[in-house]
Amino acid sequence: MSDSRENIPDDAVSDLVRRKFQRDGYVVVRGLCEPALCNLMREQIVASLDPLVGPAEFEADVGYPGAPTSRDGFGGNTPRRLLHAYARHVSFRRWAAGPRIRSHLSVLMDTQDVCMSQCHHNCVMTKHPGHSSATLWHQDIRYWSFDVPELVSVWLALGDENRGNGALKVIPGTHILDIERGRLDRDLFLRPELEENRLLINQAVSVELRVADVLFFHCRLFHAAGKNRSDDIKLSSVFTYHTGANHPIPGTRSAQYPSVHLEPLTP
Ligand SMILES: O=C(O)CCC(=O)C(=O)O
Repeated sequence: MSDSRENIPDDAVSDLVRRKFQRDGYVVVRGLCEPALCNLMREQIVASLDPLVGPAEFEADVGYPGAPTSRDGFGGNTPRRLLHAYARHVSFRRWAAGPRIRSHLSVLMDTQDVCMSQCHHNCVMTKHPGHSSATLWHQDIRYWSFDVPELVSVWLALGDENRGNGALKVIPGTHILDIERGRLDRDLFLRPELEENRLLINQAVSVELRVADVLFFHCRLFHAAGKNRSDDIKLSSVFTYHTGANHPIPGTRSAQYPSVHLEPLTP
C-alpha cells in the first residue's frame, strides 16, 4: 500500500499549494489518495450502507432543503453521513492520519504539530440520489468551539463529484471575510435575500473532483452543495484538523473525544 509518494517531505508540498490555500481558503490536490486505499474505503462504506452500520446522521435529521420530512416518511431512512469514520476501519485511519495528509497540513497550517478531531466531520458523506438535500451557504466554524477559528478540513472524493451529483461549491477568499452577524440567519447560513450576500454568492465556484482528489478547505470558507441529481451515490470522506496549540473549549462538543496526533514523518 506504499509507493514513492508515501514519504512526501514537507518541502515537496509546493509553494503554489500553500499560497493558493492562503489566498482562497481552499486548494485541490489531484490524485492524492492512492487508488488501492480509495477502493478499500469504498468497499467498507458500501458494506456499511446495507444493512446500515451506525452511527449515522440522516437527511431527515438535518431538515435541509429537499430532505425527507421525517424519519418515518418516504426516504426518511436515507443516511447523510456515516459517523466516526476513523473508528470504522483501518483504511480510514491509514488515510486520515497518514503521511500524505500530514505533509500537506504541516505546510498549510505551518506546524509539525497536527491533530485530527474525532468530534465532528470524521465521517463519510453519503449523498444519495433521490433523497439527498441541498446544503446552504455556511462556514464550518459554526460546528466548532476552539481557542481560535483555525481548522482545516480534508475532503476526499471517493468517486467523481460534479454539479450534477451535488459537488461542493465554495466562495474563494471568504475565510478572511469579517462578516456581520446580521448577514447570517438563525442557523448561521448566509441569508440569500440580502443584496450583499447575493453579490458574494455570485462569486462561487463549483469544486469538481475525480476519485482520489482532495479538497483542503479552511473552516471559515463559505461553502454549499446541491442535491445529488445523478443515479449514483456520491461518497466522500471528511476529516478536520487543528494544531496542537489550538485547543477545544472544555465542555463543548468539540472536546467530546480526544484528538489524534499525527506522527511526524521520520527522515
Ligand atoms: O455535501 C454537502 O451537502 C455539504 C456538506 C458540508 O458542507 C458540510 O458537511 O459542512
